[in-house]
Amino acid sequence: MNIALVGHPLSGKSTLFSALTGIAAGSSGYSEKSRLGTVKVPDERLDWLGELTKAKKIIHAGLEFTDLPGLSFATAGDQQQSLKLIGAIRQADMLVLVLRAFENPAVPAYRERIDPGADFAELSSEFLFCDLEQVSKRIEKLEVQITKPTPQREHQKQELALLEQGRQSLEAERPLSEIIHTPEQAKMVSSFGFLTEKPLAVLVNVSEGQREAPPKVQTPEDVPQLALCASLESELMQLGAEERSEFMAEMGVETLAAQRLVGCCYERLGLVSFLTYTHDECRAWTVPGETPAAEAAGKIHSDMQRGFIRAEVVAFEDLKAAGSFKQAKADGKLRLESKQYLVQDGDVITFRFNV
Ligand SMILES: Nc1nc2c(ncn2[C@@H]2O[C@H](COP(=O)(O)OP(=O)(O)OP(=O)(O)O)[C@@H](O)[C@H]2O)c(=O)[nH]1
Ligand SMILES: [Mg+2]
Repeated sequence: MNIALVGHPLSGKSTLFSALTGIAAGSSGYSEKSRLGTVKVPDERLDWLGELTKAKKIIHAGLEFTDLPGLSFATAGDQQQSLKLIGAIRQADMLVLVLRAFENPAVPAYRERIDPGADFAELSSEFLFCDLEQVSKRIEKLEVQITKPTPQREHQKQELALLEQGRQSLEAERPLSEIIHTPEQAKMVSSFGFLTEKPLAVLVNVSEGQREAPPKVQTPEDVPQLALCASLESELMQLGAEERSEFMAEMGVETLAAQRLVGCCYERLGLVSFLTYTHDECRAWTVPGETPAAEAAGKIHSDMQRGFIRAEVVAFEDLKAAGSFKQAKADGKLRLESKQYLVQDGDVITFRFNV
């Protein structure tokens, strides 16, 4: 899973990236390089399990974020640069749109406005436009291809029908996500990386003083929205644990940005975590919801998937209530599950396998 931080120039993407990953922002200002970083997924359950099993090591799950240069459509030159960037954005599984609301006279404002709503509208319409162009090109190609009697012809006809529906949707300024309903349809278009098919979240980057009453951006219902002050959060990230909690209390920050954003992405992407333990380490793993146990095992090692025998599962809450694995077993809470079992969030799993 890769989540891209996308927005206009100087909206605070790199500052947010530092706040999430702890990787220093480097020099501020227009940056041309993308950066990749992993954000630790906070999980109190893992800490509890670590204590119970006296694990030497605790390894959190990670979510990968990409910090991208700003997208500008203000001049023809900028637009060309931005279109190149779109290619990189198409690779992401989810987009977090970073919109500037903070006032800072030292930082030039995109199009000389500080208006997160207008920025959201501009990005959305550019995304629609980029997808429309790509869909139209593909339709043109398919129209020629289906005139030839090839073995792929049936499939091409289906794709054409779907993309024609897509084009209508885009022309009506509706995202492609609205016409993609089945896994087959999703598969048909997955190689294009359409922007308007991707899950979105909006992050309004506010000034310290705006945190109490952050401006709200008009977004579609399925787009979650967070407001935070990226510069404050990145300062917090630089501190040691003790100093950080003192400063957080002082500044009235209850939950760190990383935790809020990771939670929001988990929910939007439908991800769940399962936990594993050995006498050495406790570890959390991320999988999409509805992942069968054998596939989840494959996330740890391909041998585990290949030689899968069974999964020994206890739900974290049951384990916690029982207080020990032994008691959980006595309570009948330890289950033996097969390959097809769908892993639930918070499952504590030991995979049995044989290769
Ligand atoms: N006051 C204030 N300044 C901020 C905030 N977030 C970012 N800045 C400042 O805005 C400037 C730009 O921030 P960056 O994080 O580099 O912005 P960016 O979106 O990565 O910029 P590009 O990569 O060039 O598009 C920096 O000088 C930051 O210190 C904020 O929440 N409040
Ligand atoms: Mg940047």
